[in-house]
Amino acid sequence: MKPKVFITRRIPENGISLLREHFEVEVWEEEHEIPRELFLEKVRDADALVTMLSERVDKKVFDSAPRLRIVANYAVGYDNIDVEGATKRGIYVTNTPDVLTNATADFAWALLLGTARRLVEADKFVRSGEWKRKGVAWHPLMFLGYDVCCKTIGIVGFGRIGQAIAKRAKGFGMRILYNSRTRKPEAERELGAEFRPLEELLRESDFVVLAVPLTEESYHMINEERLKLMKQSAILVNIARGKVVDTGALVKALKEGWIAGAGLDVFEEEPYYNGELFGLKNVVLAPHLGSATYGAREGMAELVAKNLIAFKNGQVPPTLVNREVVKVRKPG
Ligand code: 8YV
Repeated sequence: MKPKVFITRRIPENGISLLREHFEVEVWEEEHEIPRELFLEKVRDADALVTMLSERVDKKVFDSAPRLRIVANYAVGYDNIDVEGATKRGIYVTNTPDVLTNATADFAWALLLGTARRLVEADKFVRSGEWKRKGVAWHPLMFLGYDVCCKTIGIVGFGRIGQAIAKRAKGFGMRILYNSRTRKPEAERELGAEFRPLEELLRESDFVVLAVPLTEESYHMINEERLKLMKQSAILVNIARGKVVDTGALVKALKEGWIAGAGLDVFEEEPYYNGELFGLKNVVLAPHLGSATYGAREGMAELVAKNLIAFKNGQVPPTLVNREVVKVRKPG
């Protein structure tokens, strides 16, 4: 009998069909998230799980899933999973790095450029008929935005995605500053990126892009005090996790002009609905789309499948997050 995998959302077919060769696959097909109680029920007989950021994988899930051996997160971030708890129980946790790096870095740039050049405001202006109603065909001071080329970008979190954002910044002739827990000498050499303590990076940058994982350290890393350090002409871009930024402080900063604008793909609470950011013109908002390209999503589906299949075949999954688990229990 094949082991059972439960998948909490529809993922691209390439991943599902690979999995079907080795597992009995059940997919939650609905558009909306699986209700928590039902999720707890579905995991009862699951040997493997494919989850996303929409599901909290915690003690309660582990307690409900006595057969569970591996959780493959369909995301590079895994702050939705109690990894320590999983390790203790000998449950493997995997993620999907690399395959989404370029897509996410591109999207950071889409937000950066879109916010700097007021693209969404401009689109609304045309589409709403306002352009015609105003009776002004063109005006030299219409929708002025901020220069991007040759300015300073400060990247907070300089892992794969942070560095991919920096590579693109090179093409824009920018000075690149970065902050991360450890220095990255190779990236400094290759990209000409300069390390800065966070406070200095915030003071010097025209664009601050957040690409850090959510941890206890990075929770509300961008708070009122730090927003006050930024230039009044600066733009903040967040493609990391909403909780890295104190939203209340950000709203204040945007309303009171401490900074010029923000491009946000992530929010403290998702879905973000009818919050104060809705009333602000100097923000561009997206519903967590960083890795939402055909290519990245298929790559993620394939990697999820490869992790589960490797595990089933007694091999260490290629993108295992909790390496210590191997000591607790052998794969397979
Ligand atoms: C995912 C993400 O698309 O990979 C991550 O960490 O935030 C996104 O790429 C999304 O979270 C789905 O799980």
